[in-house]
Amino acid sequence: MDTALFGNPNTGKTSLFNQITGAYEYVGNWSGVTVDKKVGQIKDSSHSLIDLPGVYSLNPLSDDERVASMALLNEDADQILNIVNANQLERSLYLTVELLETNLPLVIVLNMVDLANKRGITINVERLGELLGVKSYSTVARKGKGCDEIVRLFKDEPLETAASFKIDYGPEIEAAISKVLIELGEHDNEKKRWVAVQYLLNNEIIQHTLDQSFPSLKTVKQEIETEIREAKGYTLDEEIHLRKTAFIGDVVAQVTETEGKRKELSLT
Ligand code: GDP
Ligand code: MG
Ligand code: K
Repeated sequence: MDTALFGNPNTGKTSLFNQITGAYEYVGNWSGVTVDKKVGQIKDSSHSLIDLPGVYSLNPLSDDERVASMALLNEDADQILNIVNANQLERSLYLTVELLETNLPLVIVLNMVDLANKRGITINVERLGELLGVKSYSTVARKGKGCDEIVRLFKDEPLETAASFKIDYGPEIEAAISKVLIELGEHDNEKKRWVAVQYLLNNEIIQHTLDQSFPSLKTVKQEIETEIREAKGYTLDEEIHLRKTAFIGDVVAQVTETEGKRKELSLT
């Protein structure tokens, strides 16, 4: 089993990687780009952990993001360890929901909880997991706190598959996704929704791959874009982005408790 470690830059990816992998690891390069590829073996298990470059989304603008997207497309990993920054929860979860759309087994590691706590922010990690349909754990990777529990997760073979995750993008976008799915037919059935959403978001890696195998897709997308622009006055990717951030905002509000707010409330 290969697990890919995904997360924003500076969230403690390297710290977590070092805490949960053993002595053996190798470093190479991702094909075609000068981005390091580091692979380690998770302690006491036969699972490999692939350290991916830190990214904020899967829509590639840089070599780092290209590597992250390609890794998913090429099925370099069967499952995902997603490190989330408790101190920047809202921003971190953007990548999380994109990863969840692949429907690969995924576990959330909420890191930097010490920094969040210092700012008076408490995050309900169980509730976060419930809302996203995955297991969720908190760590302070710099100190190794909570890391043994992450190692233990890999003891019993594969991670649990996430309960099918779905953001409702609203009738227009959902219709657009359906149209793309019809064009794709039986292609890549498990990750199809992720592929369709990323295609509509102009993810260049996905577009490049799909346009070669499905030449009619481009025309379908242009038609959808024109329809949506004329009917709604916004672009496809803007609307998808807005729906994602609204979903995330709702999740963050449900799992976050701020000390300041608690004080404010008790005053009134
Ligand atoms: P990466 O860029 O995602 O690989 O993150 P690093 O592992 O290099 O960590 C970035 C910085 O954050 C380093 O100075 C770490 O020591 C620190 N760090 C990592 N995890 C934690 C944590 O849970 N709490 C705190 N306070 N610092 C952390
Ligand atoms: Mg690093
Ligand atoms: K190591």
